[in-house]
Amino acid sequence: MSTAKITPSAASFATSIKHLAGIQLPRCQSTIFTSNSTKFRAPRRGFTVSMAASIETPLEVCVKQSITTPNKLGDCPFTQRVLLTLEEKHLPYDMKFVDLSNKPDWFLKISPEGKVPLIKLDEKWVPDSDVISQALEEKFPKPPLTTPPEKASVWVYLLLLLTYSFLIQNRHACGSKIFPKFVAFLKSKDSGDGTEQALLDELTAFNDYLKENGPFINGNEVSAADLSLGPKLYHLEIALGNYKNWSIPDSLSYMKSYMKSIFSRESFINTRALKEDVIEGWRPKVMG
Ligand SMILES: N[C@@H](CCC(=O)N[C@@H](CS)C(=O)NCC(=O)O)C(=O)O
Repeated sequence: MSTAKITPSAASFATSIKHLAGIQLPRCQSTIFTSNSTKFRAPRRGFTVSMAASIETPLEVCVKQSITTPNKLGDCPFTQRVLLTLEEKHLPYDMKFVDLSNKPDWFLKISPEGKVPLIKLDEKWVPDSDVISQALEEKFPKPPLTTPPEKASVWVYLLLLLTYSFLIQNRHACGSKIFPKFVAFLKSKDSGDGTEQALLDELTAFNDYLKENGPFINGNEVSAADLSLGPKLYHLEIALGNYKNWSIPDSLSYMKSYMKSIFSRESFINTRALKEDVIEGWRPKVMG
């Protein structure tokens, strides 16, 4: 079984300081944590130990193995969502690569459905990215990924929660239809069947939402909803570009900047699939 141990990135540590303190770091201060900085580069291991104080042993996660490159992470958007959550919460993790075309016995024993992602929490293997994200939020609440703006006091937050629970629920559902519409268009063999327009309608609605509420789904800070949608948009961009020579229209500028800012996060760069894996991963669906 091949594994890879990962510690959280220094740049996402800077984000966490903002979350924890509820303040905006001055630009010059935050840059000392970027990985490009040679002058002030932080000792990564030291950071990991002090920031991830609540957890000393890396969390074990079963992930899809690359189908194109040995010992690399594969192209599962649900797995990336879980890894993104771990990265954004500065939790160290240990990836166990699973060959989904030839599932090993040890994996089938812990995953009756034979699916990744799977994470070990409190000595139990937990499946499903929805369940895992929720469990991580409950077990490691800081930095929060599901709460509305942190500047609101607890009481204002509770009041807002009661008053706008409908709105908040809608925010979390936001963009959720993009993935099925993308898959329908990708698989479509008939250019006049309306699947392209259906995807465009969904993307336009999301673009309008971001214009009013962005830059992220929850406003100024990235949240669990973005970590779920980001990997799916990454697949959309690569697969539709490759198989249909299609890209998101420039007129959807909020959507485009949203993707750019999610894709350029260090957490995303650390956990994204190889482009060739995304292309190969979708091939059977496109050809089928
Ligand atoms: N609802 C699950 C979906 C997980 C899923 O479908 N994973 C795929 C890989 S992306 C898988 O393991 N498929 C099993 C297989 O290919 O045999 C989640 O959110 O975690």
